[in-house]
Amino acid sequence: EQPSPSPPSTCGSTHIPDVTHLRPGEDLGLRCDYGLLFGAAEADGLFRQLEDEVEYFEGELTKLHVFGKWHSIPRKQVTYGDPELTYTYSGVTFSPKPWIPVLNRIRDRIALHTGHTFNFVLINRYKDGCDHIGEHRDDERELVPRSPIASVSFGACRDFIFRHCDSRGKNATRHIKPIKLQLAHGSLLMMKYPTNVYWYHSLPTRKRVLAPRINLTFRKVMTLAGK
Ligand SMILES: O=C(O)CCC(=O)C(=O)O
Repeated sequence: EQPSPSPPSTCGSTHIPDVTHLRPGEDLGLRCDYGLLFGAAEADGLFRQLEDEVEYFEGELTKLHVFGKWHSIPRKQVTYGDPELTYTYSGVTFSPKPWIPVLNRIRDRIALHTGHTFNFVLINRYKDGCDHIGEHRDDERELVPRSPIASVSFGACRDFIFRHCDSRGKNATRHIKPIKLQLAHGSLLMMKYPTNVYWYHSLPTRKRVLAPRINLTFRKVMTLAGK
């Protein structure tokens, strides 16, 4: 069977190539690699372990600040990482919980596979297709300049959409087609510089998805010394 030449777009496909380099024809600053990091059996085990061992934020940390109002986030969230680091997202500053073995195992596998090390992870849990994340870019000020973000997914396959900053909403200045991926169980999406400068990303609602999904974005956050 020949590897698919186009970006992987079906979780149901029998063949997902090891790595797909996502590069639209014109250079629009999208630099991403996508592929499976874990086989199905290992991914199943990791998913179960994450379900048992990850403790999500509660209370105030489950709200976010958008256009002057506080809203409950439409998913569960938590951060783990090296002590002393903080990360601000939509008006909320998160302090990470200390690393646990299952997260270190995933982090080590990414390092082995990509050569990149990470000191922080943001975990999002979507209980079903009603849970989602709106269009955003990841806050560059807190990330080590030009560092990549490694996004690992487990559980239900979900659509993930990149939209170029010049083609958003009523004030769009260009017509650039959004790029839609389906992030499969056990997959890794490496988002490399300058993707996060030019492209917003989102995980829209998908009412027909009934199963949960866990996404982990491993990041290199600046230490106090670097800020
Ligand atoms: O769940 C996902 O795939 C996206 C998560 C995300 O957008 C983020 O962590 O910034």
